[in-house]
Amino acid sequence: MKLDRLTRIVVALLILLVFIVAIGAMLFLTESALNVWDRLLQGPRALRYGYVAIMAALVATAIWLIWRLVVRRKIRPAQRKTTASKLTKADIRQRIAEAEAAGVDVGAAQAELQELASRQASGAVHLCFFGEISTGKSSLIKALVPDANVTVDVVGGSTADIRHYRWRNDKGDEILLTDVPGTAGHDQRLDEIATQEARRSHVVLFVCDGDLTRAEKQAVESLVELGKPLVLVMNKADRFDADEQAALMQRLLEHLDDMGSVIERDRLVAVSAGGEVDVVARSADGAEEIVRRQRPADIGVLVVAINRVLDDTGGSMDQKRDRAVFHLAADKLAGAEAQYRVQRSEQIIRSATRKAVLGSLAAVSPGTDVLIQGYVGTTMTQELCKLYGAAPRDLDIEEFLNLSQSRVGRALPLSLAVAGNGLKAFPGVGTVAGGLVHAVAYGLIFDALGRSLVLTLSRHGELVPDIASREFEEGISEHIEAGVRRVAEMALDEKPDN
Ligand SMILES: Nc1nc2c(ncn2[C@@H]2O[C@H](COP(=O)(O)OP(=O)(O)OP(=O)(O)O)[C@@H](O)[C@H]2O)c(=O)[nH]1
Ligand SMILES: [Mg+2]
Repeated sequence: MKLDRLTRIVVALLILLVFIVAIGAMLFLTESALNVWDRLLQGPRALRYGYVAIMAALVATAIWLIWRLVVRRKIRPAQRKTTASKLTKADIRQRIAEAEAAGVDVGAAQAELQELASRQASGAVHLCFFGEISTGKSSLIKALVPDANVTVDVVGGSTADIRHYRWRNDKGDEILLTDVPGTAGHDQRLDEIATQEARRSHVVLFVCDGDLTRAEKQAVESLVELGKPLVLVMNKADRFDADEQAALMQRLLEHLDDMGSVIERDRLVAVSAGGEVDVVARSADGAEEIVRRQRPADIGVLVVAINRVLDDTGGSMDQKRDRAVFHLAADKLAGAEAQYRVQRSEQIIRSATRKAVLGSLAAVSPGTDVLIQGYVGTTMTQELCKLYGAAPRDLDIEEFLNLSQSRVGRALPLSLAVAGNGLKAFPGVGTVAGGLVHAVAYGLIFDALGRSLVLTLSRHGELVPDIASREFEEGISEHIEAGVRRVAEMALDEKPDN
């Protein structure tokens, strides 16, 4: 940088001046502070202490105000998850109570706790047979409890609900074998039903009938992550010869090792539930008939593995199960909260949009064009932030609305065009009055602002003004197009001469 001589002299003089002023101020401040201090020392003690206390309070207040102004506060709902592994009954109860007070439907979460209480009261151990469709879960249960009326079918998806079968091992423990729908079928909801039941059980018997698929491996991993004691059961071993079976078991052991040996190697067994097979039987007179036969079962190692896992986990089994159910209840609560937020945000956005439309319809003079910085925009932003657990400073809200307002200018022509077109689509509206088009256009902008804010808040969990307003700008045309019918209907409802 080249400065001419005169400028340099001026700058030098300025620097000198600043230093002289700073030194002077410093001297002055020190002198007055020492003066005051001397006088305080001579005065009564109470005055001294009182003076110091007031000074300290003033400094603390100043720091607090600066903190509030500069540091962004946020309550991140997602942060709760980090402590989830230590989730206790009291925690989940408190969360449910809070959510209920906020208007969330807590029925599903509460039902989980009730189901847990009744299982605790019965004292039975729940073993859940879990796995992809047609791996032979029902057949395994039938092999363990031959008298039970278990549905087995060649066609996958034969089990569509949850069934419990009473079984006593040699020790006489009260055990319930749970049959659940197979996963990876057509109906995603069945996967959900099965997974939830697995989470409610004490032990999961994960049934496969060959090498683990990627999805199966993921399912095993997530059950182990939830702290579920697990036995990996390779069923239909009769379909493989000794060499094939050995190779397969080796592959499965490698999978267990890949998972960091969280499942011990003796938790893997190969069995044959038997299942049923249709054979053609020829009678003496030569007539042929198809008869259903039971293949012989070979499940001795499974019974041993079950007894071992029950022995190993014995003491901590209930505690682990309870914790898994608390997590399940917490997940259900989180789902209900998310649903509540969607519904409530819709109401908030609708109400703000309606006010914008009404305001615009009622405006007598053109030029009341301050769109979103006013009361309606502020209230909508505050309410949406609160709903998503973000607690922005007032300044952030103001900054966000300012930035968004400046971006609206470019979107207004589009909004007007879309509004005009949208209104024409309504039968009987005929020639559309300018005021109505304006009202719809303004409503559309509020609608877009609200929807974009919801996306931003659910993505980031907080309101960062520049990010939020940028995301608003990026999505505005899409939101305007998507909202036109809704907002036009609203405006036609509100139109005074309607
Ligand atoms: N070869 C052979 N077939 C078996 C064995 N166990 C079961 N099967 C057959 O596998 C098919 C599926 O058996 P199911 O017991 O219905 O399987 P599932 O896992 O309960 O099936 P879904 O309830 O549909 O998920 C049936 O045709 C059984 O006969 C076995 O050990 N060996
Ligand atoms: Mg079944």
